[in-house]
Amino acid sequence: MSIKPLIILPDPILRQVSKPVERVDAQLRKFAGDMLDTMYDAPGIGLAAIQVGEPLRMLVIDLAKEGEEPAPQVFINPEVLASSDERSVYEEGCLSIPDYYAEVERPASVRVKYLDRDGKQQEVAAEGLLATCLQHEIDHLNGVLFIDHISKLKRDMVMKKFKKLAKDKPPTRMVG
Ligand code: GNR
Ligand code: NI
Repeated sequence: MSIKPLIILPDPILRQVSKPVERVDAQLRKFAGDMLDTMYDAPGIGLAAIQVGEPLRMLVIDLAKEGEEPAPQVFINPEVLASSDERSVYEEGCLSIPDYYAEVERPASVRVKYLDRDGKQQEVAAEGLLATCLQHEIDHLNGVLFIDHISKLKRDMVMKKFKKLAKDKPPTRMVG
């Protein structure tokens, strides 16, 4: 069990395009466990590997509500096969953009192909919060953030705020 520090806006690491996972082995499963620990600690309902600084195409999600049994899910090398024309709007947040929330419109349902934690090919037809969360996380694998889907005026406001915060309080991984 290990909780990893989160990468926060405006760190350019968040804009990296992540690379496919080549091998689903014990080491990768351990990393997936660390991602889940980090997500539960935050707490959040999803986490992409790049948010802990690993440019790998994998993400974890747990949509279980408080008091329910945990339902951790690991998606490796996910690909959106199809998106609905129907859209839905959710208020989104991001662990890499703390305390900022905005409504985002996305396809209401998506079909996603991925490898599970055993390296087995899977497909899921997702709707509702799972569809939104999968799209939010898959965006991260491509260096895209939910603020890229809101108005430029709002995005510029958020960027300005987080640039100022970073200047006042540099990230701990900076030395000196
Ligand atoms: O914890 C999270 N909540 C959330 C709410 C609505 C839409 C997407 C999300 S994902 C977010 C965690 C996160 O930043 N994942 O990348
Ligand atoms: Ni996010």
